[in-house]
Amino acid sequence: MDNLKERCRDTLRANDRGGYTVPTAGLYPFQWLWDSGFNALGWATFDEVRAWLELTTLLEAQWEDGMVPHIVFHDRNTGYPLDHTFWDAPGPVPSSGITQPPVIATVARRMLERTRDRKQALAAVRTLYPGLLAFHRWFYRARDPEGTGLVTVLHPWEGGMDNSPVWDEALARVTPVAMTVERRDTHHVGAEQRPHQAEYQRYLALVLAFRERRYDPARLYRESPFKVASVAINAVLHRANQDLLALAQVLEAPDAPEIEAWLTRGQQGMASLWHDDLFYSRDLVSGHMIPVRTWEAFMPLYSGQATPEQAARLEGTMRRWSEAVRYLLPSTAPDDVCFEPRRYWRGPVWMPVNWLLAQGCHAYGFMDLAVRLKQDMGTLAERSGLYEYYDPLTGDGLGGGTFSWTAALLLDWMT
Ligand code: 9WN
Repeated sequence: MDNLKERCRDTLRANDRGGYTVPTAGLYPFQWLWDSGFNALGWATFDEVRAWLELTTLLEAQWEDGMVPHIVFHDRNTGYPLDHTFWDAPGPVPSSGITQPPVIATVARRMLERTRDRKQALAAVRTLYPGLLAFHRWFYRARDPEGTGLVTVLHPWEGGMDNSPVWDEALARVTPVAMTVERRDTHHVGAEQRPHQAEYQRYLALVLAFRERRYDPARLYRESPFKVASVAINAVLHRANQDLLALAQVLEAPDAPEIEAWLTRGQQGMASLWHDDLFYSRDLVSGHMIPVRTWEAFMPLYSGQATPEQAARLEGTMRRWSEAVRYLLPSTAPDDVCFEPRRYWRGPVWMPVNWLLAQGCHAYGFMDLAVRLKQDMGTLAERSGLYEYYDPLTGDGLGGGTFSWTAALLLDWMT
């Protein structure tokens, strides 16, 4: 255990670029939004000053309208093909032009509650709070302008689960760019563990469409051919709203009624995504439910949005999945036609997923599942190393090695 802790700390130190942590050297040489949130939790277990710095550095890249970009290009000379010149986005620090799951208010609250230096932590929270509030306000203004209670992702990268089968149908509607996309990712990781070229051509087509519209949120929302109300991002935001509300109360900020209204709307919105026995994302272009069973179906356990009856159904489903694989939790249902145990978000086990869902299972009293989600991840890390993701059948480590969020969230659990 101590040995694993030390390896986790070493991983964060090795990926530290001074003020921000790269997910892994080579493959991802910049600061990513939700990675940074998770990485801050890891730093917080042994260096709180560094942990708060991770978040303040991230928020330095926040756009004037409140959006926090999903990649911040602090280093402009990495030879990464999709760098800041490709995005050509208007933020104060070179960045991408889309966002990612908003975990940072949750992270800030967790760090405040676990701090060994409350005075310092409160000062940090006071500094961060306006940016966190502006980020959540941006989500509602830019991504739910109709006030449905569900925010929308306009790019698979925004959902954080790039090639999840949840996106397949919506992405197929995007006309791919004609050029062959230069892929650096496949220099670092076997192509069979990464998205296909055809998906990349569509990822890029969306970025080009957004760039052409100068990232104007109103136009993007109206005109994007890819528009999905994702269960996962809505659950992450809902939980982050609960945490932001707690921070507002600690700081005696006057924003509680506004945040409470988001929570009420979010609860109604999520209820509309329940179908038969799971939660499913909705394609807002076709208006259809996306009937693909992935990890995100369980996320309302994490956000507390599942009713007890729904939770019991989710529990049953998770138990069935657990009988079909050696390690929890496969990112796609193991009996789904889309299940590919080694390809990125189409089957592998991911540390953040286990971390989020272990909390959900714990909150609803499914203790053995919570324990299994933790234990399996610990076994995978001990057995295969600190990888980006893992094969749920064999336990092989896949994707990037010496991976920050795997190390960081293990530290969070072990401390
Ligand atoms: C694109 C950094 C990021 C994670 C995402 C994961 C992957 C990037 C990529 O890596 O996405 O944003 O190039 O594949 O899907 O969740 O934040 O670790």
